[in-house]
Amino acid sequence: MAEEKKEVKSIDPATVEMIEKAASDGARVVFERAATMKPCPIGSEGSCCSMCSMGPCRVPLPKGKEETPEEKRKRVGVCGATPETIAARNFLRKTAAGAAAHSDHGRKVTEAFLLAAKGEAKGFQIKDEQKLLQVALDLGVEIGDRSNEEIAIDIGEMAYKDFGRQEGEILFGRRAPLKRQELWHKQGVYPRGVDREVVEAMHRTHMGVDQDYKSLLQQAARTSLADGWGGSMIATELQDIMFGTPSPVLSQINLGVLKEDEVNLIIHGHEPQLAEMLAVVTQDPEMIEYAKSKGAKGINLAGMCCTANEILMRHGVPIAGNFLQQELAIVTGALEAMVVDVQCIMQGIADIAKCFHTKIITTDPRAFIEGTTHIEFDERKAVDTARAIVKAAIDNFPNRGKNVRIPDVRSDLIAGFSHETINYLLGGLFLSSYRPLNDNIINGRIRGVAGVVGCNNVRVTHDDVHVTMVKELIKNDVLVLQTGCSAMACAKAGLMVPEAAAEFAGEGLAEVCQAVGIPPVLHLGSCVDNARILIAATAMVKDGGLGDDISDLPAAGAAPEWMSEKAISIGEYFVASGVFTVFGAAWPTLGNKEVTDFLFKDTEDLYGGMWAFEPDPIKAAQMMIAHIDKKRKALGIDKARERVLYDMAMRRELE
Ligand code: NFS
Repeated sequence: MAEEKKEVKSIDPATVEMIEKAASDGARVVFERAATMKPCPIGSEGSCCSMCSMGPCRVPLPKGKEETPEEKRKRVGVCGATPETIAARNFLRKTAAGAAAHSDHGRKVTEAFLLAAKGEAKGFQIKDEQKLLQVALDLGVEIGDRSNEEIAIDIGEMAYKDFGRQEGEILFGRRAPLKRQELWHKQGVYPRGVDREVVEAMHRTHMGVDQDYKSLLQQAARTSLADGWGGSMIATELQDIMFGTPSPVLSQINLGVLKEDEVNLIIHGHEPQLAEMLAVVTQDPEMIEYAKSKGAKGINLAGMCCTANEILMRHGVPIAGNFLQQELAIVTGALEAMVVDVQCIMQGIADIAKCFHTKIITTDPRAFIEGTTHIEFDERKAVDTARAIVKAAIDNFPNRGKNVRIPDVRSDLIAGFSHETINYLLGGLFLSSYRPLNDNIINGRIRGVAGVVGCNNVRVTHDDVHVTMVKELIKNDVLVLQTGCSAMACAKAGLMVPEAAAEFAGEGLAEVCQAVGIPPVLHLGSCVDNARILIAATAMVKDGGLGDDISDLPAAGAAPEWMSEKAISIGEYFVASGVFTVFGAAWPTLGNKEVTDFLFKDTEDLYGGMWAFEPDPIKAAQMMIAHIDKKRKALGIDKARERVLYDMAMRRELE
């Protein structure tokens, strides 16, 4: 566990202000709970096994002395499970849980997609024809003179079956570079359907099944790939077809987007279906009139966590905050309703809401919270459910108390950088391609590309690790692609506006950003949208000049404040796709040297990518840059950087 910096809880002034208000209001938020609940040192390093009722068995590494082979032989669980088996089993279970979460999201989207295609979900339709046809081509679905709906039904049914594919290979795996697919075959990790891989992961980690750490970690790779190139990619692609592929959009972020004189409604969680409908219903003049009848000036919809990213990317709906700010939005005293679906929703919001008038509304049949209101969302009656929810929020407006304080803190950001948009921005409408990006990497203006993603973690200073790392990367000419709560941290810090290029980026990166008119840090969406990064990386490979596999690219990944099991699955599929990936905050196998060495070193021989753990964001960024430089050298383009001097001709060429 990284050293705790409890003096500074957050670098975000809105967060700091609301933590103080929470303390004076007697609302016990996550920052305070974390101060009294210390992490278990044995569990956090992966040295505790609770897979049967003879334990839990603890097998931590003895501290401060060298262990004899005999002592090591005795340091096993009651069943004889070695510390390696225990650490690898824990790691695989985390991967499986994360893969399951993303993929169950993808499945729910697929169900909604099929309903929309069949005309059974009023309010949902096939919005993005171009992407529909692209995906149809990728999957070999007949286009001919069939209607969009007919094509969509075929795509939806193929995707739906893909989750439960018992044998063979997931559909979107074929999008990966050929060399990568060959490598997956060779390593025996080309996944079947994600349901099968997750079930097998749970089976293998059951007491007394797979007891070889390398075999367990192979299943971790396979399970995670079924997430990244399977469940998550299906979620992203079908969401885009149904709700529109994102394109650049200007919006605002932080608690200061809440409004004193309007009904404030936050949608928090992950799946975009309900959020899409709320975005429509909150604009309905009839609803706005109703809000006025209750004394409000209007209805203000804002997002939180990844649902926020979804509706930000497609509609420019403002974001109230990232993971660690969810309770603080209630603490403002100005929130009429927090509507939640699945994932990353702290149960703590139910208790905090008791100190204020906020209504917590759960909406998903898989996620109830004791002591809250449940209004179930059904895609077949999407408009009606959304209206009922908005009405409940409006009805709660007169109950708002006097204890209201909204921090006057918000930042502008530009989001909406889908793979298609990046392609278009770089190459233009008729020549869409990654060529200009590849060329600028080859000529050294851009040193490489980094994906910085993932959560907030209360054990480190909120947002600080993300922002420090990303600033270090762009200063060194690394173009940064972001998703999740990490993207929100950097947006709050002002890194997602075009002007940030001149202020924070190195000269080469700044030149390119200014010529194209993009920020040096690009927001690609929610955590399932990490699939967009896989697609972007593949597009770079296919465009040529940077090797023939993702592992050849001068690229790296990071989740510097991760906390969720989903982050482990994401990191693992990046590694198994050939990306060097650094995590901060904590590392779940640190108690075992063999397993940790395998993940940090041996994995590179198997997949061309590997894990690393480094809580210090500057050091972590330097590790990523060193990896990027290593790849540049292997490609023979390391010299180009040394020669880059910007004369007028080069500047003109950029424009
Ligand atoms: Ni990702 Fe999104 Fe945030 Fe972490 Fe949670 S909201 S899916 S898991 S905390 S980035």
